[in-house]
Amino acid sequence: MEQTLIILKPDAVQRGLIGEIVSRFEKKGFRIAAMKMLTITPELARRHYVDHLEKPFYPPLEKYITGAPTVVLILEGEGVIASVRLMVGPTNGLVAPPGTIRGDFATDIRHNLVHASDSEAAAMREIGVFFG
Ligand code: 3AN
Repeated sequence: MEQTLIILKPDAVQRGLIGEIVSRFEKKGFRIAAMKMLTITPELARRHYVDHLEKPFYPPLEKYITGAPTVVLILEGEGVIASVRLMVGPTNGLVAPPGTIRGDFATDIRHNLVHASDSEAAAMREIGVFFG
């Protein structure tokens, strides 16, 4: 069964949106295969965001993602990777359409509440980073 790696980022936890976001995934029909709360270390952040290490936004991204607890989960179901990306919406909350998680709750490009794997290869790699 297809799986994807979801991170409810520090802003989602601090704003009390864990239930709202997880509930959307559950109501859609996806299954939670694993879920844990953790504060991401800089080392884990670098492994997770390996493709972004050289980008100018990486240092503030690492500071944000390691700055407070997150909730990390594996969701599974047919077509879950692409479907969850649609539910999450585009990176910038300001232009993410209403009805998407970022469109409904985020106004920022960095503090955008949720990470969701963008491909099968990324999902397998990211699940290994957090649940390997
Ligand atoms: P997405 O999560 O929409 O797939 P990615 O993978 O391109 O976005 O970027 C990873 C994370 O880096 C984003 N979720 C966001 O927190 C942050 N980010 C991406 N682009 C920017 C940017 N231009 N400025 C600041 N932060 C960014």
